[in-house]
This record gives sequence, structure tokens and C-alpha cells, in this order.
Amino acid sequence: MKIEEIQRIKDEALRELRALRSLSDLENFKVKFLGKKGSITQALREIKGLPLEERKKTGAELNQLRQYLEDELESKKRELLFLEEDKPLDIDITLPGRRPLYGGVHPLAKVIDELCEVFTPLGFEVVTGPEIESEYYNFTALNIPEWHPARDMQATFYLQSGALLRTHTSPIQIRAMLARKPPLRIIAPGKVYRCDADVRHSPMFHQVEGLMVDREVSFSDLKGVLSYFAREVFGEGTRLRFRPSYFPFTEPSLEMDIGCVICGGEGCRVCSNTGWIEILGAGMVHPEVLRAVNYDPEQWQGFAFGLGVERIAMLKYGIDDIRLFFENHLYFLESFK
Ligand code: 2NM
Repeated sequence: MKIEEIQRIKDEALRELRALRSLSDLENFKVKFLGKKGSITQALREIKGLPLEERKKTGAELNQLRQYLEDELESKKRELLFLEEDKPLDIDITLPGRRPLYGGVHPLAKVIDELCEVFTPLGFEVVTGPEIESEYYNFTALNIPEWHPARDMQATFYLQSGALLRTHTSPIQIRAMLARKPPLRIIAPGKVYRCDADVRHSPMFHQVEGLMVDREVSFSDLKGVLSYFAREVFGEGTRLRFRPSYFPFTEPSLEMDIGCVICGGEGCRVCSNTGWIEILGAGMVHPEVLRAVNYDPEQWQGFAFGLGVERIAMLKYGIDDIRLFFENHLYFLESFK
């Protein structure tokens, strides 16, 4: 390689350096002069053939050139990046921005809180318990023996171990009664599981149950507390009715209806044209249940009630599909803020 040849490469590089206009020009330049097969790299390889003195001089000159070009490219790059940022955008910046969606407290959590807050001023304490339960706490202690049809009434999810997913929150109350001495007032909210899934049923849903045990608790105490509760949640003027019912863990048992909140009693789809909507089940705790937790039924009586949270939330907020609670769409969750 001749000195003139090196001078030619140098001139060419400096000329092209000035002509760089874009980041891709810059990349091409790098490849052409400084890359593995670039002319400067090539030239540095070829000076090996030159006599020692000339090799030293040319090598130093080429290295100096390479260093110079690298420095220039670096500042050129910064300049080009800056210009590129300043380019007009391809989008219409006058379009309104997209509002970010935020979640909110889940409507079921809200209703659960509200229901519990109706009872805490009456001396009820909120208690929770495990969702994986034993047959004993979920059925046997609640006066539902092996052969009892109620075990099939609520299609139960069993685990391989023989444990099960609780089908109601009553086992919380059993555990509380075993752990404490009467008198007691507790409110037990939580998730429950039944092998059911269609438009009206979700395999997981929520219940709130209440229990009061004392020396002289009567059916009229129960009706009084439930009436107070219904009017706190649905409003002062809410019409109520009690119907006789049956649960294995209470005797006597009742169900409470409220006048349909949708049609006001005229009859509609929600109340199946009856003008009434079932809200909860309740009753006096069965003596067998009291005996199962070592409470003497001659000394202690209690009432208990249970309700489905989804049902109450649907009525309160006018939601007509239970599945909306579990899809967690932000538009749905945001609407309860
Ligand atoms: C209901 C209806 C009636 C209930 C009973 C008990 C317990 F554990 F104390 F025996 N807890 N919950 C009960 C009674 C639940 O739900 C419709």
C-alpha cells in the first residue's frame, strides 16, 4: 500500500463524513471505513509489507485517522439523534388522550363491608375461616349426617384428600362456637363453593352468615334483627315478609322476602311476577348443632341466618348477570367508585 493510497482513503473518509445526513448513512460509513472489511481496517492490515520506518509512520497516521473518525461519528450521531427527535410526528397530537382505566373496590367487597357494618353496631364480631374444610365442620356438626339429602342438595367439590371446599360459611360459626364460650354474636363473610355454573350460578360465590347465641334468644329477636337489617340495606320503607322454610341446622326455619326493588311489587322478570324477592334464610339454631359444639340447649339458644352476597349486590346495583362480578373488566369495576 502506497502513501498516496492512504491519503486518498483519508480524503474520501473526511469528505463522506461531512455528507452524513442520517443514522443509516452513519452505519454505512462505519462499515465502509471502520468495519472488519472497511478500507482503513484493510489498510492497517496491509502496511505489514512496508519497510519498518514507513510502517511506523503510516500505522500511526492510520490509527490517528481511525480515532478521529470514531470521535467525529460519535458527535455526529448525537447530533442526528437530536434532529430525529425534532422531526414532525406521524400522529395527530391534537387527538384527545386515552384516559387510563383504574380499578375500584369490587362491588362484592363493598356489599360485604356494608352488610358487616350493619351488624357490628349490634355487637356482632366479624370472623373468617378456612375455605378448605372437613366434612365434619361443613356437614356433620351442622346436623347433616352422611345419609342426609342436603349433602347432595349442594353439589360439593371434594379434594383428593377427602377434604372439601366449604359449601357455606356455617363451618366458620361451628369453629367459633367450639373456640369460645357463649354468649356470642358473630358475622361470618366469605367465599363458598358449589359445583354449579350457568347464567345464575357461579361455582364460587360469597355468603354472609350471622349467629347469635345467648340465654334467652327467641324467634322474635331473629325477626327483629332481620327486619332492622333489611331496612338498613334496602331503605326505611322496604316491605318484608317471612315464610316458613327448612334447613337441617335450624328449627324452626324461615325465609325472608322483600318487596321487589325493581317493580315495587307490580310483578316483573326479576321477581318472577310475584312482587317479592327472597333475600335470606334463617332460623333458631338446631339443638343438635348446639350439642355438637358442647353448648347445653337447655341453657343456650341461638338464631342464625345466611344470605348470598351476589344476589344482594345484583339487586342493589341493578346487575343482571352474575358473571360480571368475576370477569374483572375495568369499565365494570370503575363504575362502582
Ligand atoms: C342459613 C340459614 C339458616 C346458619 C346456621 C349456622 C350455625 F352454624 F350456627 F348453625 N350458621 N348459619 C344458617 C341458618 C344459615 O343460610 C341460608
